Amino acid sequence: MKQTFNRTLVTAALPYANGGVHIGHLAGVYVPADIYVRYLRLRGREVLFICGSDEHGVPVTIRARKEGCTPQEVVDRYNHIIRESFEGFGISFDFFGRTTSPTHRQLASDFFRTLYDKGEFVEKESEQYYDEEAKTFLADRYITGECPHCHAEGAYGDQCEKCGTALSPTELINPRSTVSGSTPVLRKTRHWYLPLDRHQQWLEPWITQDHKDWRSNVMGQCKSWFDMGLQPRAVSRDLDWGIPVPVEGADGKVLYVWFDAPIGYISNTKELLPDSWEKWWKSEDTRLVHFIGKDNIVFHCIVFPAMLKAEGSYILPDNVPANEFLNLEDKKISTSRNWAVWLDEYLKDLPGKQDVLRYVLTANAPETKDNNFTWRDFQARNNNELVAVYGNFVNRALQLTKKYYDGVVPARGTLTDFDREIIGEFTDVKARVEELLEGFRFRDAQKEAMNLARIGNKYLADSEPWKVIKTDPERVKTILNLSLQLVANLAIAFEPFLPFSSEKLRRMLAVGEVKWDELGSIDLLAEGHQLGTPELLFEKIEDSVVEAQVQKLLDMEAANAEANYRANDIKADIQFEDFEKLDIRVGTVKACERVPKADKLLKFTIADGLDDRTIVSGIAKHYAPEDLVGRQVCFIANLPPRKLRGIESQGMILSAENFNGELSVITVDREVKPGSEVK
Ligand code: B3M
Ligand code: ZN
Repeated sequence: MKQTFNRTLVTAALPYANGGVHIGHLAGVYVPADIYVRYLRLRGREVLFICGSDEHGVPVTIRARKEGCTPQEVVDRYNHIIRESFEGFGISFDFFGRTTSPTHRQLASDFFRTLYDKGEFVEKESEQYYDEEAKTFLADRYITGECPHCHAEGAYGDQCEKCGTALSPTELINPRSTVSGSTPVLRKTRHWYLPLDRHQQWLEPWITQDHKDWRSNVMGQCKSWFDMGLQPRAVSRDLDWGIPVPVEGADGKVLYVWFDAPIGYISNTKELLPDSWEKWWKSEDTRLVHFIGKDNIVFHCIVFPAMLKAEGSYILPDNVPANEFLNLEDKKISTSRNWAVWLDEYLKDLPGKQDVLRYVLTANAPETKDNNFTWRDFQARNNNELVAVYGNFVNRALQLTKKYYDGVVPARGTLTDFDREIIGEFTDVKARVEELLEGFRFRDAQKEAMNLARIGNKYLADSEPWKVIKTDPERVKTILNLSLQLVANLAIAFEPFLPFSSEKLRRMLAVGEVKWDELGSIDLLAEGHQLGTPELLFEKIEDSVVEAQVQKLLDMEAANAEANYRANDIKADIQFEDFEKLDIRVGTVKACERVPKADKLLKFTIADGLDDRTIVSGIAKHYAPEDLVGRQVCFIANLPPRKLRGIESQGMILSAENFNGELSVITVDREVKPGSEVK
């Protein structure tokens, strides 16, 4: 039986308050959620849009430690920045709260206690790393060491960023605590687990049979979790930042951030509507929809529903439209490398252009697969679509009306077959956009809206009012009346997508609020209605603007690499004897040439005091071979020989690596005899 819903509760993932928000967040979650909500409101549906910042968890404590301040100071600052960024882009939350609010702490704590009292948790003891110097258990992210797979230094307890392998802290070779620098020890600790294995029985059919309409990327992830078999998940942590576990004898333990964060959707609703929040969470006729990014799928489709079901009085999500990821200039967006377009910076650098970004992010929305944002594409979509199609049509219709009729909507005469054809085309658009929006296909929906503007341009181009005015002025009245009706339709169709431009357009048309149901009508503007002053709806973006943005990205990345060089990254201590094992010598370069078909490699012939030695080195991008001939370099003389591109390399030439990856060979200050030892 199909359920009937009377209201829709839309949530957007709660961003961590340990940093700002960037275009990846906007594209993945907030723009699509906002489009959906604006559309529902425009249709006059009862809807609530809830968000807030996620202020607990390890990421916040890491940021605090880095900045030398308290976690509370971190979340206060970022809650503010995030809120302003979203406001700047017109993300129309009904409420944007925080998970450090008293309402939230109470609700999350009670939620835990209810599950605890109902026997919905299992308690287990496990061994976890403990820092004896700092007297604290260590979250996975606080432990670094050598990756057991690629042997890179500095891998984290949960993941090696070099090779991407997911790790558990005990797999690290030579683990070290980043809190004190000491070697952590394993200690027993007790935690509460949500036994997801017990929930699989109902979760699996609930998703795979009752929610066949969920996006295939979402369904795919859920199925693979089911196939692996759900496992109990710990819902508490040994940490001093979070909501205390409300159970006797749980000192020093807090709720796991992923336990309290989704409850934030509920507590934020309660904060906004203290008296009527339950209607949104506990009545079967409320439709709950979670907008999230793909890395949050398991928590929203499996963990949170299991929590809600275990509690017993809440509704479950009806859909979880998760997006894939957005790349930036062909590279993964990365906060740690500072490879991102930050929303607060965009608002400062490109004021008044919020809708351009909204448009481009929706046009490239990573709905079914990862997608890419480039500044060139941003410019092209602005210039070729927003300016040349939408803006151009609006401008022509308004300017002609101003010129011929002083900006007064002219009367419509008899319609021609061509007029009727055009009207038919744009009335169809309404049904198509609706169907796409209801199905969370925002990218295609926006394309259909843009299609309305294309129809308008075609209508003007084919009916040529600027020529007809000389022969048949009456006919021009009809053409412009219809064109203006189309313009008014555009203001409605684009309202969910480009709210700033729709508002501007409504001002130029001198019309107030609009309704979605009026879309497709040719009687939106009455004959004799005085229009406002026409302005350009969009402006062309010059090359220099996007070039500056690309340069800014490169500069930020380089500056960040430099800042990240900290004493922290020095490798673990060694003994003097370890150093003595290295045989480093000085040699004179007798010959140097490129290695065919290997663009990074140079082949050296080096006088090492005894003989000639061949060494292959990966510095071809940084030196022309001829520049190195005659120079003295340092090399490790006692490494086992290695074959590179079929050439046996007998050692390793030392060079220094700059933050930006540039290599510079190590040479000697005064000429020495080849074979001299470096010590
Ligand atoms: N803060 C993770 C993230 O920002 C997390 C989402 C919580 S939603 C309840 O990706
Ligand atoms: Zn690795």
